[in-house]
Amino acid sequence: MKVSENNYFKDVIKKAIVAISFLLLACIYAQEKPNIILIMADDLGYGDVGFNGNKVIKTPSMDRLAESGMKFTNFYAGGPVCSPTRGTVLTGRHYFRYGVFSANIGHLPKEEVVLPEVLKEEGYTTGHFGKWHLGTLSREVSPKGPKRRPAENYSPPSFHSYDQSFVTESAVGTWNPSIGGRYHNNPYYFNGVEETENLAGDDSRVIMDRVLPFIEGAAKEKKPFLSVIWFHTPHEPVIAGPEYKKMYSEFSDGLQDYYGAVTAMDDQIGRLQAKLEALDIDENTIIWFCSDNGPEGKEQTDKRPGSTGGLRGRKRSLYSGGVGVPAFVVWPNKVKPGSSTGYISGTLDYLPTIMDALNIEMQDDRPIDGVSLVNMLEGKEVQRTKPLPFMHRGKATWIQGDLKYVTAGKRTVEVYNLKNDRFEENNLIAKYAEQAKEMDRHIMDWNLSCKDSHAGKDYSNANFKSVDKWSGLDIDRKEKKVEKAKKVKKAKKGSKNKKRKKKQ
Ligand SMILES: [Ca+2]
Repeated sequence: MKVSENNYFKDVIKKAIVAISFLLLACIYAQEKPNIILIMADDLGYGDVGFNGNKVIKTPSMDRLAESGMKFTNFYAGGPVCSPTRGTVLTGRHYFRYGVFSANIGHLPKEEVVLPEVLKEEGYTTGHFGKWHLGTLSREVSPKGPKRRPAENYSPPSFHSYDQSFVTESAVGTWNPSIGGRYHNNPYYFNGVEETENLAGDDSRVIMDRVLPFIEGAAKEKKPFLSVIWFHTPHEPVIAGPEYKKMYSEFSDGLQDYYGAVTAMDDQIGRLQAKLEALDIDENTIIWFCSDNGPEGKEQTDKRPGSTGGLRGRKRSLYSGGVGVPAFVVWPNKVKPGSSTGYISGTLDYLPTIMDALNIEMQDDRPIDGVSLVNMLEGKEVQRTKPLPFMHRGKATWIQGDLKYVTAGKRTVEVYNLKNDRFEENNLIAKYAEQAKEMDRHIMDWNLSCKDSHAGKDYSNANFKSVDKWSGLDIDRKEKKVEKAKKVKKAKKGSKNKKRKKKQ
């Protein structure tokens, strides 16, 4: 071999060694990124779990997880109904910014930067399992009928950087989910294809049967994963299987179903944790748990037995029983096991917290409504740097420090001190009249910022068309009501004329 050839080969080997070292380092680094699991129940009340003091409903797996991490006693869903909260989980932004104003309307626009998108860029594999509720899953049909405008609101998980998904558009029964009216035009889609196998029995198990292979696959490939699990339980129709009803045989049928379905979901959360331990990845996996809004029903009854734990209001209310939900996080080597916090936080904070913990910068300066909880989770004494905003159907509430401001339209009419008055019984508006006026301005400014976002100002897509009609605090609701009444009258007149013509 000539000297020059010899040098050449030495050089190639050197380069190869450097390349392999880099690859190995990249692999090790990739493995160190924590797996992230976001679990959410549907319409589960603050008081429906053992870790918040429920003495009847058995939730041993959740209780154990809460005990191994941090429990939140002041954690808020982004909104008082399903779809809005789900939007806040994925974006860190209030749902008025992108027009998912309530449940089963609008869709998550592609232009929103979502958690799976951010994490995918960091090498994560991403999966979504259970309820979707952020758009239709078929361009042709929707369980909510043609009024849902399925073509216009088509926005499946695959539009939002999910590698895998096993989802229904909206609620299905919690037992035998593929049977009954709720399943009509509302099938499970597995990666976009209608699923026909393994849909019998408990719905939480049906969902977990798809989650576990996804996690196993990621672990095998040594890839960090994001697994979002949105159970249908205990949203109506809430039905428990015989073995779970039997556990509560001393109670009425309605209670057996509700309690049994929650325990069935808890069992699946236990099954998930056991899998993480078996794969030896539990020490590198973050688990967040919460509910998407308060319990169903105007009051607690045997048919609608969800408990707010005494908090005022239920689902659809901006009082704490409507948006205050059970929550915990398990974060090994970050959060002190067995800890509990009364810090005001919520689903809006998921994205900023996870991005902060992973040192990821937001790709532009669009407004984010949530804040990073990292310092608080690490046990540091910190004040929340932004108020926690709520806006729903012509009302807003605003939590700043210990005070909660409640508006009727544009004006604050109630103020509560959440620290001294957890159940929102003493309206302090007279005491805080001046602050309330100032707060009205802040809330309106924020409302107008949401309006700008809704018009597409945060997006680079110049052709963006807003999702649905703006519905914020600045619109005149009386005028809107009159307009609607006129439309209804006109439509009725039209249908009468049509009938008349038919008769002729
Ligand atoms: Ca819900």
